[in-house]
Amino acid sequence: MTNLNDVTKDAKKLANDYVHEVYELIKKRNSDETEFLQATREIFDSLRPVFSLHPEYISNGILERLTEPDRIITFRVAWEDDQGKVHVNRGYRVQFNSDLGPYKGGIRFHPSVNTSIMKFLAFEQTFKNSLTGQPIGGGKGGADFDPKGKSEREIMRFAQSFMTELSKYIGSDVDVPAGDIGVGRREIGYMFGQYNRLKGGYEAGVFTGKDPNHGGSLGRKEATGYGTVYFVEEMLKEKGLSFAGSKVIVSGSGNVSTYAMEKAMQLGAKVIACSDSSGYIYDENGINLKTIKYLKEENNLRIRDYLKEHPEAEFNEDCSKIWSIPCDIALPCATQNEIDEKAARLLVANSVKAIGEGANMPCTKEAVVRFVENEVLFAPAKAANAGGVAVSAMEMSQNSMRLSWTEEEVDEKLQQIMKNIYISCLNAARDYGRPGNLIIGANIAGFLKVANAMVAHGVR
Ligand code: NDP
Ligand code: 2IT
Repeated sequence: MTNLNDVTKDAKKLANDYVHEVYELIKKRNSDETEFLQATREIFDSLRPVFSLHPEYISNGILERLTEPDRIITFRVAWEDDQGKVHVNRGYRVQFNSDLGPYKGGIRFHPSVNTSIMKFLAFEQTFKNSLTGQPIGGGKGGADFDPKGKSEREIMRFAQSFMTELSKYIGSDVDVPAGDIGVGRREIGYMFGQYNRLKGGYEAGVFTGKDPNHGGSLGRKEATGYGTVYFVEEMLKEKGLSFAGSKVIVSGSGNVSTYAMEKAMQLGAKVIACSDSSGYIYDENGINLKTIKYLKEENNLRIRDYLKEHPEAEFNEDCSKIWSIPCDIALPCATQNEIDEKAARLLVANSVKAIGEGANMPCTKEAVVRFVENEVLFAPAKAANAGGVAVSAMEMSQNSMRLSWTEEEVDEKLQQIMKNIYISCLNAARDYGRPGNLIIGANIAGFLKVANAMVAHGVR
């Protein structure tokens, strides 16, 4: 590689013009896709130095190609509720990029699901999957279906109807879905069952996040949350800090959040607050995780019910106020854009030391700027929450080999992958003139692998 210092003014100008032109193009083409534009903007801002050193990415039109998904599939999902009333939702699968492997990414069931959210998630997934070092491309899917208040049978019928259409487009070497918001083991079971029924066989590797009693990997459920904490611990270590003895806030109380709390506690942190979409709880004695699992994982109850067991805790129905509680480490693990500039200011004013993004794009652009300006350690989502998909790829390997690794084996591999991702981000940030900036490092390291594969595979 030529040195960044050797880059001529002309090469810099060419790179800047290229990034600007492509961004204007995608802004015009996707003008109403706020989240997608937010995600692409962040990547574009990071990549300027890459294009000034690698004009071959410009001549190969990498950025134009990488911001237009291979395909977007949308479809009707019709289903009957328990009263026999027919409902229609919209299903999606965005197959973004398959230069590194089959499309891979979760399925989200949430009323907010739309094309912009699906595209931002699939775009981010492409970079995240590249960072894991495993052979997986990027995709995402879902439906604007609200699982809240639905019976078990309604969820089953919805999941089966969704899969009846999606089954035409996926396969263990084509596209491998997993869970995301509103989709856990139960929903995956129904979709996996329906896929196999339609295909008349048993294709273990077509879905990940399956129950370990029937084809899933041990450690997948815990992987995203644990991985986020492993990544943040690496970042803290560099500054002589640690989870041990720290006060931590984790938003959400779903899959990612629960296991981020568990690992943070195992490393000696005190988790003092968590939330769901109807409010947050604050327990200054430290959250009791057994109660959280009982409420959310086992019984689908609301977080405010925590107070029935722990009356000394406080409940506040404004979820966003969770960030006004002073803490050392904040782990947003619920959803996109949950930390805005106002929340970031509060966290900074209360001397937060580190942010770890367990959710996908949980911090707005303005919030990220605030953290970086104030030298708050920042672990960006595509690196920090890659542990989930990394163990998904391990599940694919185990399914192919028709054998199962122990929980310890999976956890050891997960820890190694999170360390490797951390090092790749640090190295890329250093090589491209922004030492210590993990946001830029993650974007560049994730990009380079995909871009090189795209050059190798020719213009398509
Ligand atoms: P879950 O559905 O298991 O949990 C989501 C949690 O966030 C719930 O507590 C939910 O509350 C809360 N929540 C959802 N939407 C909102 C909202 N608009 N405002 C406030 N709270 C909200 O999802 P996951 O834990 O799987 O996913 C959480 C995040 O992590 C998402 O951004 C997802 O994309 C990302 N992620 C997930 C991975 C995985 O392996 N599952 C991997 C990598 C990233 P309630 O109970 O009220 O619905
Ligand atoms: O955002 C994500 O990385 C996920 N929802 C998990 C994807 C996967 O295929 O395990």
